[in-house]
Amino acid sequence: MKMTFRWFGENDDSVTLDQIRQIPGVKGIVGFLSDIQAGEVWPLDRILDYKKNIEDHGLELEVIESVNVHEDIKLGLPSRDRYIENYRETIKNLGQTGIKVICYNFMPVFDWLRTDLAYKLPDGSEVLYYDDDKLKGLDPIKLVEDTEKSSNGFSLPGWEPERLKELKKIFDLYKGVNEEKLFENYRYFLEAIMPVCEKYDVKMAVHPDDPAWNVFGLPRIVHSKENLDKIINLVDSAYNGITLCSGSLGSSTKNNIPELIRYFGAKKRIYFAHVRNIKILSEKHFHEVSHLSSDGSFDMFEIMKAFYDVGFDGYVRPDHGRMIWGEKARPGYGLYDRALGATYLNGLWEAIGKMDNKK
Ligand SMILES: [Mn+2]
Repeated sequence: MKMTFRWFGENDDSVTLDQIRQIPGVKGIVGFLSDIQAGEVWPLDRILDYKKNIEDHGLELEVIESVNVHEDIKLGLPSRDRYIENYRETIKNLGQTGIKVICYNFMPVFDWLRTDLAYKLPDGSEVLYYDDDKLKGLDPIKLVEDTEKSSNGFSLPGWEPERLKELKKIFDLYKGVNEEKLFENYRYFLEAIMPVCEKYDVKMAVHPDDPAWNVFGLPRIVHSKENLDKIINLVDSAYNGITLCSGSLGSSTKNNIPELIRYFGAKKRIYFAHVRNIKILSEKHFHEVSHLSSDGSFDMFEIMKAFYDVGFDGYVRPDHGRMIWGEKARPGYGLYDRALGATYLNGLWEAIGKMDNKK
């Protein structure tokens, strides 16, 4: 595996490349041009500048998270063809600069959702928190406003204000889209982009829905073994795969994470891994924690062992961290706890490898 770290660029991140470079074992950046809206082309010169800056700091750039999919593509509107063409152009530009994996999602309207971005744990650290009962009582527009207000002044990935201000209109449009239709629109998108991915050697790795169930009555399809299997077969290509995010998939007690890793890993369709722990309080009610097994509900050793056993050689990154040591950063994306997470995952990996070699 190759350890990476998500970074939002010089103007949109509290963490610097110099800091990331000093985290043991981190080789690469998972990058993003945060000012480019979904549906627009990522210009070649912008990607090259962004990549050069990262390489000048001794790091690699081979993974992008995310190239967001325009809502019209998910909705299957006639205007989708224009946005798909732009997406194809972006894949081509990224491929030409040496990008190997694009992480993206196919979640209607919302990317990830939480009901509290700074829930205080007994040790004083702050984490993201989700309570489905609370969400049910919320107006989605109010949730967007509250989420933006508590983001410490940073844009939140997947929560672009330009898109969300049209929320009401988009909700109306989704009334005609059920899960079956969403799969159909997904297939249309994949069929259009896969030839470009194959030509420019860029793998698409879909990020699961977070949390792993439907929200606000919107259809969501990327949150179970069965559906992930269906997705990788919509177009059966070695460029159509998944981002195995343990925290997102694991929010549903129906998903057994090591089993999913073994299943999709054996098919060689996991290109990118987000590895983190969460604490499940009850059904559809959880909060985030440190990466350590004993702090949450997952056995992180079994998760890393599953990756090891399937010969996973893709990219991995620590996922959301707690806010600790007084850090002020984008919720989930501070330096300290993610660095601890990377170090812990590297430790598990080293131990598993050495145990295996002694057999
Ligand atoms: Mn994730």
